[in-house]
Amino acid sequence: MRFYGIALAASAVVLGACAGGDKGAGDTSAVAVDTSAAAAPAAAAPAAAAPAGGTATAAPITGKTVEVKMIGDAQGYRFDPANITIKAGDGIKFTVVSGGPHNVAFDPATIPAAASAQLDANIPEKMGQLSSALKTNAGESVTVSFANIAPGKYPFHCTPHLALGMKGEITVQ
Ligand SMILES: [Cu+2]
Repeated sequence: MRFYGIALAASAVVLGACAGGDKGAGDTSAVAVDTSAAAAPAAAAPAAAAPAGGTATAAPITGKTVEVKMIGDAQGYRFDPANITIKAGDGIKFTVVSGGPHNVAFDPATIPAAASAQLDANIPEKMGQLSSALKTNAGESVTVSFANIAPGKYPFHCTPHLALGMKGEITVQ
């Protein structure tokens, strides 16, 4: 155990030293990005080549980021606000306030096929097509970029609480 830990730490230092140059620049969300990057390569490479999710790559937010709360309390389960109007290029940050786990998911049947692959690529940490990973603790969040997403209406929901009415609609102008 101890030896393994030391070996890991040592290789991390070496990696850090080598990769320091390219990684240092955009470090705002480096912690989350690095975790998935470290785990992903083996699995992600074949998945990206597979036909399922299309060939889109994540398009970063270029505009403003709107904040939406994910709430579950005595008054029910909800997104607040539930109806959000943004422009293409904006992003939405969904943050757990209470009542988790919550997520942000789009029903593939309601999303235009042309937008589906890009929207799917713009969702970080997914647990399925057009479906973000679950976030349980207050303060945890999911930020979805709507860059490169065509104008239109995008209904969304929380998978665990869909039956309880936790849903909303995003209008991209
Ligand atoms: Cu929920």
